[in-house]
Amino acid sequence: NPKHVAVVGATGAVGQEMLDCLEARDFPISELTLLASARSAGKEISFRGKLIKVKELTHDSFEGVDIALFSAGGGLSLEFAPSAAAAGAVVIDNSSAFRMDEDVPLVVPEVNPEAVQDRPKGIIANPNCTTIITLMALYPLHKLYGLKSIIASSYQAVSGSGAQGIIELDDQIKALGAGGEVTPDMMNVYPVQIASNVIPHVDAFTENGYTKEELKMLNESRKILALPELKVTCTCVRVPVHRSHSVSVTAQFEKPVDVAEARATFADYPGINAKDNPDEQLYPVPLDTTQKDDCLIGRIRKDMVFNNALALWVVGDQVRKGAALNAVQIAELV
Ligand code: A2P
Ligand code: 11C
Repeated sequence: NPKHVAVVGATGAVGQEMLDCLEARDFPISELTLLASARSAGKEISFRGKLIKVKELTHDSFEGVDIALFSAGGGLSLEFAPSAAAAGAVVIDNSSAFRMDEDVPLVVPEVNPEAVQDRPKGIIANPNCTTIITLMALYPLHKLYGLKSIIASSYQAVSGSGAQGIIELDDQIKALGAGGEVTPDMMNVYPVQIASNVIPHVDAFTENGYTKEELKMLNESRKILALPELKVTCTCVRVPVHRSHSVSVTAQFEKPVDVAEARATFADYPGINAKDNPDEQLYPVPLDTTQKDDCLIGRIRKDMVFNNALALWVVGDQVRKGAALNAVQIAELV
C-alpha cells in the first residue's frame, strides 16, 4: 500500500535526485512532504505532474509520515531524525551522522539487503558515495575470491559537495574561459581553485593524516561487508568533474583471481556492468554514468605488485547510486 514519504533537503542536489528516483521507479506514494530550510518554504516543486509546496523543517514535520528520506547534512540529521523516528517514520539518512552507530544498519541493497530488518532506532543509514561505488565493483569479486584488502584513489565530482560545489566550478570555468582569473571570492566551497586543478582533500583532515572521507571507506566497507579485519587505504581527490565519482582500486583476495571470470561476473550482478576492452579503447568515464543507475567497471587486470590481486577502475553517478537511488532502493526494501 502507498506510503506517506517525506524528503528532508528536497531543494538540494541529492533531494532533487531522490524525487527523480521516486518518480522514475513508480514508488507507491499516498502523500509527499517536501522539507527544507525557511529560505525555501513556499517554493513549489513539480512531482508526477503536480506542484508541491516546500515546507520548513521542524520537529513537528513528521506526523503521519511512513518513510523520511534525509539529505540536508549531518547536523540536521542528528537533530531531526530522532523526531521523525519517534513519530513512527522509518528514517533513511544520507548523512554520515549515524553510519557507525551499532544500532543503525548501513545498507547497499545489492550487498546486504537483509540488514534493513534490524533497525532498533528506526533509522537506516545510506553509506558514503565513494564507498557505495567501490563496493558495487568489489562485492561480486569478494563472493568469488574473498576480499582481504583495498588500496584506492578516488576522483570525486564537485556535486559531492552539493549544489554549491557545481556553482563554484562553473563560476571558475567561466572566469578562466573569459581570459580572467579565479579570485578569492570565487572560492567558498574548496580551499583552492578547483577549475583546471585537482585537490587531494575531501572532507576534514583527522589526526592520523587521513581525511574523514578516506576513513569512511575503511570503516563503512568493514561494516557493510561484515569484514571487521578488512584492510583499506585510500586517497580521496576532488576533480573538476560535475557528476560521477571514479575510483582506481587495487584489491587483494584470499584466492587466486582470473580476469576473464571477474569481467564475466559483473554482467551477472544487478546495478553494475563491465565496460572493458583495451583493444577498442573501451573503459568507463564519468560522463558515461551521469544520471544513470548502473556503475561501470573497466581496466580490469591482474595487479603486478600483490598476489591474488586485481586492479580496476569503477565509475558511478554519486548523486544517484552513491546517494539518492541507494536511499530509494532501501525504501523499497522497507
Ligand atoms: P535550502 O535549499 O532551503 O537551503 P545541498 O547539499 O545541495 O547544498 O542541499 C542541502 C539541502 O539541505 C537543501 O535542501 C537545503 O535547503 C537543506 N537545508 C539546509 N539548511 C537547512 C535547515 N536549517 N533546515 C532544513 N533544511 C536545510
Ligand atoms: C563528497 N562523498 O563527494 C562526499 C559527499 O559522507 O556521504 C558525501 C559525504 C558523505 O564530497
